[in-house]
Amino acid sequence: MSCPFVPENDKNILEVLAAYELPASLVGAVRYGQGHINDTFCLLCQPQEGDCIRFILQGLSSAAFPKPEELMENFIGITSYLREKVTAAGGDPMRETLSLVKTKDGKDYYTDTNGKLWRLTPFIENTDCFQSATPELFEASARAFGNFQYMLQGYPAETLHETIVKFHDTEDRYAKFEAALKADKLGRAKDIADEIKFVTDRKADCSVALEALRQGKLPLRVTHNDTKLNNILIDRDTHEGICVIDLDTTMPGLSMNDFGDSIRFGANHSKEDEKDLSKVNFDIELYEVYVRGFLEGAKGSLTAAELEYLPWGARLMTLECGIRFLTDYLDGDHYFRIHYPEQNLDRCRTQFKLVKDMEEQFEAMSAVVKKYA
Ligand code: ADP
Ligand code: GN1
Ligand code: MG
Repeated sequence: MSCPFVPENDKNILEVLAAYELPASLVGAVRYGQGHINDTFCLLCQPQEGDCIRFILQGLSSAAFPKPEELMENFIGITSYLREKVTAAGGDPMRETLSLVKTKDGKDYYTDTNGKLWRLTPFIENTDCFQSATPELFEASARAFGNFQYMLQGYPAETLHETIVKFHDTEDRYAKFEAALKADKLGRAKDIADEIKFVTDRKADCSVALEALRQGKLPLRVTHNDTKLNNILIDRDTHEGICVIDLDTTMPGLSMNDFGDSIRFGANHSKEDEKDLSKVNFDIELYEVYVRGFLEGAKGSLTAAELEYLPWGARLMTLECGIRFLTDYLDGDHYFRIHYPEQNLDRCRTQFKLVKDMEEQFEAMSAVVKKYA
């Protein structure tokens, strides 16, 4: 298949496109969204009459996902389950969960000649995907993530594959950081003493959630594990979070982590890679609206201990993410997509500034949870 609208650098997707029977002529394929992991393209197909039909084509990152077939098994299981739940509740399953377009030979995905796995999903129209939000939209995203966890309560967790082993094992993230520091492949450690100290000073914190899990205080649930604001589509008419996307890390996990990762990304007014740290501040008001929305969406399903640990979830997901950015920086930036050389270091610094803010306001964060619990 040839298509003059596919950018020169991305001609490899022509092989993938040939595997699919698109409903109208393809007039373009552009890189899309702000995800750090997968290769995401928006495809535009123009029928003889009417509007363009859009699709999202995604190539899974081999660096992040070593067993993509298992990941797709999870994806199919979860989306089928959600489709039934949404239908039973009188919703629209084509808008409220992701679905797959089959290949010409009836498969759910295509593996290219380099071994990279690709999937095609209909673009969910009349939605927005935000990098930052008003309090109202942030609360809507919280309801949707809380509800996502609630809807998956009955899902047979034991059938899910662990798509990234030890994904939110903060102790293991710490160990990987130490290993990257020791190896110091690019000689970068000498210039980042403050960041290194920030992490080593918080080694004990890395055990807080895992210790509670080991002691049986916290239950394992089916969780999303990557609850960034841009992993939710907001309906343009209702302004509700209509569809939770990016299901690649949905697997057994802790509710505090889903809560915490949303706070990490959304309860501030700066970009994840903001260089001017004076602009990076944890916003407890945004935190409060998220608490309210998340608990509303979870419909009373969280235990007292889970509620108690929510503020820790925010601190730990932010610390862990900062550690991951720093580790990738030390390793030579192989995991998170970067657009300039020091981006992972900038990302790490914003996370550490947010952790510091949360540490200072920790009592107030706990009080907010008590107010809505
Ligand atoms: P990554 O793992 O790289 O973050 P995502 O699955 O989150 O990949 O997709 C990247 C972006 O593509 C999303 O933030 C969203 O903007 C957009 N997107 C993904 N799937 C859809 C869809 N079905 N409909 C509309 N937009 C989508
Ligand atoms: C990645 O895929 P994306 O961009 O939604 C990462 C998350 C990080 C996040 C930091 C599979 O999320 O764990 O928290 O970047 N996803 C994976 O922005 O590693
Ligand atoms: Mg994403």
